[in-house]
Amino acid sequence: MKCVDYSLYLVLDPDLCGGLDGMVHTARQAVAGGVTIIQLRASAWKKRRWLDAALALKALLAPLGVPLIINDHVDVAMLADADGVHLGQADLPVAKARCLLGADKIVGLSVSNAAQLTDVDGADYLGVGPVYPTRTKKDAAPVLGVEAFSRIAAASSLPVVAIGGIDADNCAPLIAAGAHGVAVVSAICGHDDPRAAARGFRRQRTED
Ligand code: TZP
Repeated sequence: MKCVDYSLYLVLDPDLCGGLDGMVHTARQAVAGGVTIIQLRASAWKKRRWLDAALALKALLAPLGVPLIINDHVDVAMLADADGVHLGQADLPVAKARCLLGADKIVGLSVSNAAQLTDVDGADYLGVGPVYPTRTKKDAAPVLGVEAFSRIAAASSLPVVAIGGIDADNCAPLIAAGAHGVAVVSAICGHDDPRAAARGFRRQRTED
């Protein structure tokens, strides 16, 4: 198993951050506040902008030792020498992404129900959710809640990262339920002070 710190996983959204410059600013501040891994997710963007953003984020994050994960696009991840990809159920199969990326890169997979656990071979971690109602992903699967999340976490031998509607005030039950980390979009991207927002999560964990 790779040694990756998933504890505070920021998913960057260009709309909430204010474009590429806003994403770079948010990423820098959020890492200063304790974010441990960052994903680029810009669903509405064309591929050229993805690549520009991936290169800019890689230049920021590599010297800080913070992994950069690219949502969906294996080609962008390869061109930017990102640390890995995060795949949805309708994206390339994990094994095909692994063929292209090699053994050392991180491959994450979204799981939104227990049935999907039967097909996770080769993934390094699972993103499980939405655990709470979210306004960020319009086509999100039904909300799991903490109990169903806990059952999925217990049934998986992979690290699980909870996602969906998570903020500093509701993350503790997910950690208690077996989450290796929490992934957040709006709780940090939509915040005036991303560093303070990230610190709020870290404070919760140290109070566990
Ligand atoms: N996948 C499941 S929920 C979600 C994604 C990408 C969005 C989470 O956004 P937020 O703002 O943290 O609820």
